[in-house]
Amino acid sequence: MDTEKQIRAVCERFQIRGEYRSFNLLSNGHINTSYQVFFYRDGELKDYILQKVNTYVFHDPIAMMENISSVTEYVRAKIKQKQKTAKRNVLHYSKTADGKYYTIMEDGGFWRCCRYINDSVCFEYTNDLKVVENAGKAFGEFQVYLADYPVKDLHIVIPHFHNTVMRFDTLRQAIENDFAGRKDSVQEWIDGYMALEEIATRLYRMQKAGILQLRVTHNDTKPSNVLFDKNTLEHLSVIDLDTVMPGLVACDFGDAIRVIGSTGAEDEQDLSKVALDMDKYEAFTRGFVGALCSSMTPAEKETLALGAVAMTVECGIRFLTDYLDGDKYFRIHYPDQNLARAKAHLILSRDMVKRLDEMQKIVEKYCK
Ligand code: GN1
Ligand code: MG
Repeated sequence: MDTEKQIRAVCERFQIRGEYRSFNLLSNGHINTSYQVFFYRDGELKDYILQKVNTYVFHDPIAMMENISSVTEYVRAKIKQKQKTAKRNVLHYSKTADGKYYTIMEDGGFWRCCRYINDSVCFEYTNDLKVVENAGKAFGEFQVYLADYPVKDLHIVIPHFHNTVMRFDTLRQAIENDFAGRKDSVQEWIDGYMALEEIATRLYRMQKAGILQLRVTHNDTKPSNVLFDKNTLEHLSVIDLDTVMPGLVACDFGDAIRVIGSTGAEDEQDLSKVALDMDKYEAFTRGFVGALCSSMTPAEKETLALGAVAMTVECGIRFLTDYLDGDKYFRIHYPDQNLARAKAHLILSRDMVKRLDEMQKIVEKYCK
């Protein structure tokens, strides 16, 4: 079936009213395939986001949708306690005729559909410090809304997702297997990451030792996962809730800094452009820590900057592992993109390690 036919068939399952008009393939995201779909109804165009879930990555997408629907309902109720409507501040998933938030098509494809939030934008990259700060607020507030959500009720969508110790073991396994025959060409980058293993796994080892508590975390806090009002640039809602699971506050903070705090792109090829941007780091910290400060334990506060190192190294070795495996996990748009991502992450990680004390002082400036 061609893509448009497939999309229209999926829309029918979600009972979208009105006249189908067109669709666009959205290019963001390394895992799922997303489309914006337009319908004409009541004299205007309405748009929806349809997503085909990557079941190579998400083995139990039904459990994932259970997490997403219960977390979005919970956040919606919280927001409604403080304002009239939560319409633009939390995602709204569509249901099928049999009341499910997903549909499985004849070819086994797993799809979901949510309403597009009117007049919203997201940014892959921004130099606007207000946007950066508001991204911090969005992820900080998300944790505040979910602070009393029963963490144990969440399904573990991807086991060991931020188990940095295991991520290093997986890298070692990929080096040994060398499926794509690329090991010898990347030895320098392997060595670079191995030298950071101790510092990058410190956070996970603290969790295992019971020093850090598990909360409901987002686990994919890149700035492009926040929607902003296109006129005011205030944050509206966090999106991409696939990996909402029990996790550490430092992982959410750190994963955001990995992307928003870099002076270069995630796969920056000019490595001289890659460093930690302290202005953006401070802006994000102000937003995130400002929203969360009073609900963090001392140990959580003390490990935020360390979380940035842990998440940058961890994501970097995941890219490197995938490169060694032959690019099976992350979508790539050119042949060596996973290697480019891994290189940029190593350079950024080293810069963070150098500035760790300075980074932590900025956390303390906004959260005494
Ligand atoms: C993946 O596809 P996307 O952009 O939502 C990945 C994240 C990584 C991110 C790196 C389920 O997220 O963990 O941090 O790429 N998601 C999964 O950009 O593995
Ligand atoms: Mg994601």
